[in-house]
Amino acid sequence: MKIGILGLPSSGKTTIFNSLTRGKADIGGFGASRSTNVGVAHVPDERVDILSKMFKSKKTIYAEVSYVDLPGSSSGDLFEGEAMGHLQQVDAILHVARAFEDESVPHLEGTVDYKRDIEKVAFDILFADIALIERRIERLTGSLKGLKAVDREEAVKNIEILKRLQGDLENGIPFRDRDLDPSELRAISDTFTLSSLPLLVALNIGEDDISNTAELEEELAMLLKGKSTGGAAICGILEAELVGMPTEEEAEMRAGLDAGEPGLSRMIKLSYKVLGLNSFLTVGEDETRAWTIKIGALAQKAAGVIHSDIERGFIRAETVAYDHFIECGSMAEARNRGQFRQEGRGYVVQDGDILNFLFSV
Ligand SMILES: Nc1nc2c(ncn2[C@@H]2O[C@H](COP(=O)(O)OP(=O)(O)OP(=O)(O)O)[C@@H](O)[C@H]2O)c(=O)[nH]1
Ligand SMILES: [Mg+2]
Repeated sequence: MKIGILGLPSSGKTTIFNSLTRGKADIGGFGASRSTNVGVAHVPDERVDILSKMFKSKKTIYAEVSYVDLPGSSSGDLFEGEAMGHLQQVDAILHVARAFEDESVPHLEGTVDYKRDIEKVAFDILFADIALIERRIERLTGSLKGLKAVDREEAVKNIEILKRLQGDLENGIPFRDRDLDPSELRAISDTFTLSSLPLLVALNIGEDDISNTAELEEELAMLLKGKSTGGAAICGILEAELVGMPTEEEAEMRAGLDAGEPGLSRMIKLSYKVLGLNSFLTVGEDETRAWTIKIGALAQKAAGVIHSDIERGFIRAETVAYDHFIECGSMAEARNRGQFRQEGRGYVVQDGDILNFLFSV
């Protein structure tokens, strides 16, 4: 699962990418950077930390989300050239909107106004889809003459549906906000649409604004009302500095800041959520680990995330919900209280289930 990072030139995309992924990609250049940076962020999960301690695990492994920092665009056209090709590979978009004031960093529009920029990007996404659908309508219309009667009827119907979808986009409704019916889905099945991707916003705030994080995030939430959206305020420059430090120093600095959970962690968790992902957990002396599944995944499918053999030879799953396990304090007590259950292949795995699979191959 991959999230594409985009935004106006010098909004801090690469700085935020580096913070999220603990990376070291080059920053600066006002959209001149032509490289694409790819990295992985660990999804912070207190449950994993706690279980790892309880089981004295040698290894602690978190779930992951990948981020792709798209090359800058000095014109501010976010979907020009290669960008579209990259975006077709992602599962969600993260828009980095600049809220920091810094005269030494130029802004495409001359002034810093994140509300304007967020609306502009939301509009550009809709507009890109309107143009895509327009081209599809034109192509279909052009092909009508050469079609047999039955196929023509079908094509005419599709054109009508596409025009209706286009109308909704023009009224400001992105695809992510709509449930498409089967005929609509069919009509756009071979068209990649940007507005169907979940949209996250990272507000890149200056150091002076860290104390206003809660207020800024409230304002951000007002702008991001639709389905599959969300935002967090992050001070990119500070976060990038912190993740570049040795672990102990970083922890010390964070404790000194006393700013609660960093926007960075919240952003990664939010990314996981809008992608429709859940974690199940495995525990033991060797490792405690969070594994990623789609919400609604069945036990046998979940087993396949660990190894295809376990999926193939699946017998049953032993499971206890994380919260119940913590209440009980041990597996033995969870068994005593009937919280430790046996489940079959059709069990819908829940977020935070501690699982052990029995299998034979
Ligand atoms: N003052 C301040 N400067 C920042 C902050 N975040 C980024 N910058 C600066 O803004 C400039 C651009 O940062 P980048 O992370 O390269 O921005 P970008 O969006 O990746 O830029 P392009 O890829 O060139 O479009 C750099 O000089 C950063 O140091 C911030 O929170 N505060
Ligand atoms: Mg960059």
